[in-house]
Amino acid sequence: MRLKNYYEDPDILHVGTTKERAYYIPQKPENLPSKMLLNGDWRFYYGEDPEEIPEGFYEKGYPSEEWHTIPVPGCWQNYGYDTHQYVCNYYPFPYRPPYVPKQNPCGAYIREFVLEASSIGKRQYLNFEGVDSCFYVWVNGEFAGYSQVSHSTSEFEITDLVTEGSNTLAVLVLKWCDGSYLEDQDKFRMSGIFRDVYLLERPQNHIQDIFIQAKLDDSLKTGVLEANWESTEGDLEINAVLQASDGNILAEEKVNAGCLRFPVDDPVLWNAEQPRLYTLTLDSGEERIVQQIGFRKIEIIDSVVYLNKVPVKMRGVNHHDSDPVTGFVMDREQVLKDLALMKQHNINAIRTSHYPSSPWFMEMCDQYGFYVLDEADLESHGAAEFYGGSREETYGDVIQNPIFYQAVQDRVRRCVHRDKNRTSVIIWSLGNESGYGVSMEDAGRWVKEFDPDRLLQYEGSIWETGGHKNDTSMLDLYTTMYDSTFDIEKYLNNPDWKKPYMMIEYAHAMGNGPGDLEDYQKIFDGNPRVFGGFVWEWCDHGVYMGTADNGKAKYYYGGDFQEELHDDNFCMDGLVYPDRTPHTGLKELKNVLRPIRAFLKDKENKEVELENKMDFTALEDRLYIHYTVEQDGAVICEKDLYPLNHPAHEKRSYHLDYTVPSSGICTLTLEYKTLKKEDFIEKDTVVGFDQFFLQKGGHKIKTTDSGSIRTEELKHYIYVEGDDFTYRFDKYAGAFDQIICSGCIYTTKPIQYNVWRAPTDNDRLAKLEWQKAGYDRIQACVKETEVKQLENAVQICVSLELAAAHIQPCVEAQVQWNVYADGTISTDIKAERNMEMPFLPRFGIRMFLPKSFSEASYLGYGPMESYLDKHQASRFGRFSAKVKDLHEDYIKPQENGSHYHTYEVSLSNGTGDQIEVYSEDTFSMQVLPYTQEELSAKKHNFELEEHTETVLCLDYKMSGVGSQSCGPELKEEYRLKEERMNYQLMIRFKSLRRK
Ligand code: IPT
Repeated sequence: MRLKNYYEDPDILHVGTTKERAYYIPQKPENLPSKMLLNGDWRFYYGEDPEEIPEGFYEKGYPSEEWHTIPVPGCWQNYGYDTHQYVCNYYPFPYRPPYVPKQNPCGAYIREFVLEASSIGKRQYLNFEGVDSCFYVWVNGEFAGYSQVSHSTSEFEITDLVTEGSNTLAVLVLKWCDGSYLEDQDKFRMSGIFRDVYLLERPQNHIQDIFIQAKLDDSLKTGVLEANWESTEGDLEINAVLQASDGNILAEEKVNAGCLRFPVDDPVLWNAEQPRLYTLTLDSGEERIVQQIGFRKIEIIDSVVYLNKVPVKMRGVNHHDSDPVTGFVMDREQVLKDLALMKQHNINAIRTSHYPSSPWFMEMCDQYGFYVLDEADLESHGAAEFYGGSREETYGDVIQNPIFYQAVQDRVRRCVHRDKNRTSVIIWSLGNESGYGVSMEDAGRWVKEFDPDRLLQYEGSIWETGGHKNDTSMLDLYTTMYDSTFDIEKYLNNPDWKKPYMMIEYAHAMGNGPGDLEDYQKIFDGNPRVFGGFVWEWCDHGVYMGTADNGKAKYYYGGDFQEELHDDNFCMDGLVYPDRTPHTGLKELKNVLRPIRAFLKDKENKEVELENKMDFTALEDRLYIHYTVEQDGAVICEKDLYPLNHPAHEKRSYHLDYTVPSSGICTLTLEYKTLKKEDFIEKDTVVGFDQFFLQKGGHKIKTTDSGSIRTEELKHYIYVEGDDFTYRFDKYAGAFDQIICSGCIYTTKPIQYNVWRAPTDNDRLAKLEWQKAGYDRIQACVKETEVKQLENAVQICVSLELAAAHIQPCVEAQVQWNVYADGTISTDIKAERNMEMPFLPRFGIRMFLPKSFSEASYLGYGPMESYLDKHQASRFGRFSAKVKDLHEDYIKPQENGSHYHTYEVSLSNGTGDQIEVYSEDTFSMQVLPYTQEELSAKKHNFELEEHTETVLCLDYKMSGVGSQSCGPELKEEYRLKEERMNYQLMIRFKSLRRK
């Protein structure tokens, strides 16, 4: 069909839409609905470009019966049309603003709706809450309008176009428009009507836009609720009622003037911990608008952000609207699930990256208590990516292009107007990664003038391009993304930089990570000027493609749809899997954000200091402490403690009551549990914990020294035999390759020296160096082997080097293997690292045990995987698990399931055989059904094949994981880079069959 080309005309953003307004759903008297939801199955015709759409498809009576149907809301790529593409910051089409490809996939939608006779004479407003990317609308064959800005509401008054009885609504949606240059967000690029569509039936004269502000004086004791509105046809008498949360009427007044002021004495304040809301009802007799509003005051005093005079911090996450089945579509149930999970993990803030979520999303945040950074639907990141492009050079090319000036204003204003009555919104954002220029500055000035009571931020303002001198005076915060803790300190130490500092993105949660949450939190908490941050990001974006033969869900990411241009698995960077199962990273975040922090002040006197990290809640109103003392992982004492009189932010000391036994590793664990049921959290739920070592001290291992041991050394092998065992030592491998004890074959492969791990997403740069150094294909090069007879054991001493073909050694080692008469093997590994080579992913040994060894038990940090820099969610204790459950199933397989700070691990086969490994000092342990090679090789978790044996890694150390997939380099202290490494292990074989 032929169309008026609005979609490549940046001067035409909307045709026939009403003036942008605040979101509300009006009610009729007697609570009759004024809203007719038009969601459901619509008839659908897909075209590769608008020419393919039948001419006149929008006419009433057009024969569309044969068309397929598609759900609205929905993204057509999820229903077999067009194809999925995941790109982060590239424009998916040639860069020729404002033009888009001629081949512009599009969808024609048709549905009917019926109006009763009673509706005629009323005003009818057609609302679309989200359509990607632009759309044309016809009602009964007449053109009703056009709109763009995917994540904003477009409202059309169609009063004159409708009739009693059946009406035809037709919509043509185009995949690309000039607005796509401003919607280059990191996401799967999906299209269609993806949010609610509805008709509002309203009286002739009604409130159009309304701005409600709950203001507080400086003492916070006097509040004033102010509302200002416009009505469609002048004077409109409104009965206004203000109610407290218990329903009590606080004020009531008839007003004509379009504004009201209700003073409220000593208002109950809103905050994310106690989201108390008042209800304002504006009733014209024919229509009622009900809005829930909270009193809160946000301000900056001496570079510190205060909410209600309390310094608060954003403990936030970035939230995209994303679901593996429904794509951009998120209904209330899906959102509620996300919000519930966030509350359960101590998250108090959300950045709606990089566009406003559904308008009712913010209402839910008001209700359940989240601080929201509401971001305009604006990103032109691709401008830094075209030929000759860079952030330094061309970042601002789109934003500074005068043809987009109006569009930038429109996008920012639409966001602010729609959500201006939402208490939860405390920060506006001009957008994400678009460079900076006059258009942004003007948009920012408008926001501050229109709504001075909220904060304004825009990270992209730190980039100066195109000869433009940036004016950032209207921005309240200095915001960055992915700064290292060192960068933050640099900012804080510069006396010229006065704005509060906030990280709109940090701790990139891709794959196994983030490993730096605790370090960031320390610097956030330690500096009042730091207003916290938002972890990137909430969920992995994948597309659900059914179930694989092994029963696993298949989630596709970039490249899986054969897209030529894509960003691989960079979309798999969430704290939750696509189905919302938490990653270990989310559990890590939960404990980093725990509402109490404890310090063992005086070990002798059993005195702990508790710091209430909540901003508004006294401890005694929410939590009690359950504490346990464990000896070698066994509970020897447990008690409850109920703090009293412990206000928010305060530190107070408490005496605990326990005795410490004279031996063993003893820990004290304090768990913070809820006193009562909360919205999303049951009573007695552990919301965080702290743990302290009361007594260290590893294992002294005894071996029997009686019994005979025979040895025989041949060219390739050394045989070591006792009464109940036969071991073979491979002189080429420098380790045992056959272990048979009490009739059980423990291994038939050489124990390997190991420096490799399946690269994590965060290793994406480090791994390039590691591969150059040959760490992924290391060989043990034995220099010398010597057998010695000790008093009670046989000792095999090996000196060896580890090196890959054609590469110099990265490690030189002296290893002693002792075999005792009871079959116990001990090893003492002394190694020196080649300091010219990169830090090591790990250093240790690897054993292959029969698959039947599938039950594990360990004394170390668990039950979650734990690393040098990622062990806040795990605690020291004794844990048992099936080997298959020790694997963390990242969508893109990678190193996982290691356990930091382990003293003991044992594996048993269910028929009475057991291998136990101990050390006097700690080591890192990993036991998995997969090899590191398999985890390195496969692109998706559902492709993983279990190894024929159980793989046991016993590492001197494993490097930390960090967050370098998009963040700073792994900190020095988390790298395995020491020159000398030394550790000992005792390996014991036990059989129930053996007496
Ligand atoms: C930054 C983006 O703002 C965000 O949308 C996302 O792409 C994230 O990082 C990475 O997952 S952009 C970054 C490439 C600097």
